[in-house]
Amino acid sequence: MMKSISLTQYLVEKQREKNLIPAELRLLLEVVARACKRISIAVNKGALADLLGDVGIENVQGEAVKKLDMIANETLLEANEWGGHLAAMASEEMEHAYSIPHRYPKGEYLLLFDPLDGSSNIDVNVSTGTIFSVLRLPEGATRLDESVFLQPGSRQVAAGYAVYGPSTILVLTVGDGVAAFTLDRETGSWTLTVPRMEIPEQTSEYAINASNRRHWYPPVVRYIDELLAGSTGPRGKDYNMRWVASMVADVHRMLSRGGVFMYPADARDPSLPGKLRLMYEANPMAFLVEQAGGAATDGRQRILDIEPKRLHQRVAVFLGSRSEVERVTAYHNEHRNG
Ligand code: AHM
Ligand code: MG
Repeated sequence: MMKSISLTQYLVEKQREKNLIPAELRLLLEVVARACKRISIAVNKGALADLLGDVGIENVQGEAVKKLDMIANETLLEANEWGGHLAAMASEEMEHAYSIPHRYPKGEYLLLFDPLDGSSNIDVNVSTGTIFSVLRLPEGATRLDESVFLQPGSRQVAAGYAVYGPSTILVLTVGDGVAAFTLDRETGSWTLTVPRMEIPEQTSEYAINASNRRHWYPPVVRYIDELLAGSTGPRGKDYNMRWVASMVADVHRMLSRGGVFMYPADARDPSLPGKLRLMYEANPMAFLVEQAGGAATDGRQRILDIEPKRLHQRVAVFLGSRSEVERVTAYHNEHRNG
C-alpha cells in the first residue's frame, strides 16, 4: 500500500525542496485547513444542529446572510487571530478589514476569504466551499486598513479552497503547482490525494448561468452560441454544459477534468463589472487555474494583473482550459476594436 502524505508533510517538504513555505506561512495554511475542517463538520450536520436557513440580516453585498455563512466566517476569524502569523484579515461577510486584536502578536501575512461560497446551495444539500487568498503585508505599511489588501493577484503567496461535497477536499497552491488533499474523517487528517492537478488545454465542457443570456454583451453571446451550435457550428464538435452555482464546485470540476467557467459582466446593472468578487473569489481561483496550466481573464486582461481599487470590487471571470479562455477573450477584444 502506498504511504499516505499529510498536509503537514507536504508543506514541510515543499519548504525543504523549494524554500516556498516559511514556518509562519505553514502555520497559517494549517490553521486555515483546520478551520475548513470545522466548517465541513458544521455543513455536514446541517439541520441536525439547526444550522440551515437565514440569520435575518444582509451582508455588505446586499445578500441575505445564512447561519452557516456566519459560522464559517467566525470559525476562520477565531482560528486565525491568535497565531501571530497575520497582520489582518478580510472577508466577503465583513465590510471592513479585520485587525488582529491587540492582545495577540501580529505577523507579516494578510488573509482574505469567502467563508462559504455558493450559499444559495446550503439549504438544498448541494456542494459549497471556502475560498482563501494569502498576501504579504506591504513593506512600510503603517495603517492596517483596506489599502494594505489592494495588491494585484500576482502577489499572492498562496491560495486555495475547500469544497464541501461528497468528500471534503482542500485544493492548494503555493506557486508551485496545485495539489489536492482529501479530509479523512476517521483520522481527522488531510491526505494528499492528487499531487498535481492539471487542466487539459482543450475541453468540450463549459459552465455559465445561461438564464442571464438576455443580459449578456455581444462577445459572450457569440461565444456561447458557437458552443451551442456544436458539431453543426463553427467549432465542429459538441459541448456539454454544467452549472452548480457554487464557484468552488464548478472550478473543482474544471481543475479535475478541464472546462471553462464564466461569470461575465452583463447589462443587468452596468455599474457592476460582473458578480464575483476579485480579491477573495477571482484572484485565488485565477492563481490556482494558472498554476494548473489554465488561463484566467476578465475578458480583457489577465485577472492576476488587475490593480484592485476596492476590497469588495467585482470582476468578470473567464477561467479554465487555456484555448477556450483565449478564444472568449479574443472575442471581447475584437468587439472592443469594432
Ligand atoms: P456567494 O459568494 O454569495 O455564494 O456568490 C457567489 C456564487 C458563486 O459561487 C457562483 O458561481 C455564483 O455565485 C452563482 O451565481 P448565480 O446565482 O447567478 O447562478
Ligand atoms: Mg462567494
